Amino acid sequence: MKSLVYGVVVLLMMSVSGITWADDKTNDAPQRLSLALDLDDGSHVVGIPGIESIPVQTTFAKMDIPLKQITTMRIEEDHENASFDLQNGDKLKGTIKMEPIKLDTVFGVVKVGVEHIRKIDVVSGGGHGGNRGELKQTVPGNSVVDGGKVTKGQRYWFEASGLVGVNIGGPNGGPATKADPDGRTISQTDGTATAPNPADARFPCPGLATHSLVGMIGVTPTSHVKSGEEGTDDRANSGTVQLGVKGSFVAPATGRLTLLCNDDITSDNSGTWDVRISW
Ligand SMILES: [Ca+2]
Repeated sequence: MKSLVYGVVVLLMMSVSGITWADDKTNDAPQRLSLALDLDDGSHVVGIPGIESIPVQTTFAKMDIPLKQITTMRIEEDHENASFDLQNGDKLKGTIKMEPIKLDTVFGVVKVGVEHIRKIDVVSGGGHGGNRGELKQTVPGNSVVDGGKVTKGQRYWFEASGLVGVNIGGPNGGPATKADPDGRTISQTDGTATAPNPADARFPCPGLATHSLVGMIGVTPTSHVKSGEEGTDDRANSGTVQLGVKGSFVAPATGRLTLLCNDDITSDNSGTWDVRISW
């Protein structure tokens, strides 16, 4: 399988490197379909398909079955006939005439010929961070902003920059200390940098880095909700994630992601971080 994959990847780099996917700039990560392929040699490959339907000739009709209507497709040993389990419980058998399936996987774009496939499962979600979509947000040190909807189990990548003032009393009436998105604080008097500590219970996200960029799913901390605004409180679908300068996280819950500075007192904060989240 490896040699197949590598060969295909090299070929594809030459031939289809210009392929672009519809960029999704909405705040909500859409429900994407992934295909999980079981191959004859025992390999299991998951990726986002370049097709939307599968052409099938049954005894009674010729049709294109949309992937979103398929649960599982089993390919027989002749690699021409297949049986389909559909989302609505229907079952179909037919002859398939398919080009190799293009899949965008974690190790690149591959094409897999039907002759190698034993079974295909259609699964919803499953973006792998190949930049299907992104969200850019400016996060103020003294408030919260919406970071879009996240889906439990899906991985998201983040990058953030800038410095947020986390107190007052510094030179020229400015902050005494500024923090980067990792929570590393820099003295505005002598430039000394100090690593963050795990936050205690007074902070919005106990256990995560003090003064760092964090995400809260399902709940907006009341200390960060300005008067006249409404926070969210869905503790059944909640969780917290450590964000920072660069990295990734797997969403522990499905819901709105609220971005904020993990500070116990935010009324004396100033400045913003620039944040980019992609999936
Ligand atoms: Ca503060």
